[in-house]
Amino acid sequence: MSSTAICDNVSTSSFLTDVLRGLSQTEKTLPSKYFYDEAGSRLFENICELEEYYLTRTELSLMQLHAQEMSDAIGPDHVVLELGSGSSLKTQLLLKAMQRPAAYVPFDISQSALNEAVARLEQDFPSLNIAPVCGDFMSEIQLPSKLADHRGVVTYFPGSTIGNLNHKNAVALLERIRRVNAESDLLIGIDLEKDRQILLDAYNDSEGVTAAFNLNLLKRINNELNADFDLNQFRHQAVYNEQAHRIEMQLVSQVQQQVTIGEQVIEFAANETICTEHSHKYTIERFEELAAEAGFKVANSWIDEKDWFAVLLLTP
Ligand code: AVJ
Repeated sequence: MSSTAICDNVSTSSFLTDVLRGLSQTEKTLPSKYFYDEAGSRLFENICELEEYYLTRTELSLMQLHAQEMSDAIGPDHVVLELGSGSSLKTQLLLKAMQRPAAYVPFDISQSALNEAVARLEQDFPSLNIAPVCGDFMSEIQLPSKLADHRGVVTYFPGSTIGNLNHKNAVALLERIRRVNAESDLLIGIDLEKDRQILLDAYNDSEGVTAAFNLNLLKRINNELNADFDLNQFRHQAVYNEQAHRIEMQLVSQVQQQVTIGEQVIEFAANETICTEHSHKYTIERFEELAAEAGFKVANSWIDEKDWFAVLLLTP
């Protein structure tokens, strides 16, 4: 088993359990959280630089234009807790704009991503108290004990990562964020519904980076769980599910085949799919309803001129 990919707070044996559970269903699935090993995190950074992947650059421009206003709405002396602190550009803009941030707590499932984020931020913010936490936000989220009772806390959750969760799990995650701290605000990035071709292009890029990102999940299963997926016999595909308002990423078995994972044999029919990721697209109204179910109100919103992406400030 690889030692650096997933941190100590995340049980490594649950990777095997989750993979076997997902592949034993009639509609095969794999949890998207396992995309982000070292190679996967690097591929995701490459995705963020693609012309077709408008999400990152649109959200970044919102931060460039409005971080000061966001900071003013949040207030001084806050602990900034960031969930899934992959890349740090947006974070840097927020931290620069924050008035006297009490601490920055990057929270990530990947130890390597966390180490890199900390190293980069230490350079640019030498006097900032950085207190990283390695963990899975699908379980209870806790601040380091020294910061647990701090008065102002803002959780920063950019990238529309919430879109990977179904409705029930998204509400449950927002509830966990609320439980971090009694006065915890949430600054969250969400991807908005738009022309389907723009969405499809963003997840079927012409350079094949998203395909490599998707297939890397099988490579990771091979490496860490003693499996024998033949990567040439699977292909990447992303479709838009209009009713469910989401992009669905799949790996398609090109032929009828058997794959062994540890002791288990999994059968694939020709053209059978594994669903590897849902990426929900929202309207402001639909997201507002979702947030309300978790007890959050929308206090502020920042949206680009094309209405492609929104950053919302939610308060209890
Ligand atoms: C990081 C989860 C927001 O759903 O757009 C990018 C991941 N998947 N391309 C997304 C992703 C395929 C991304 N999130």
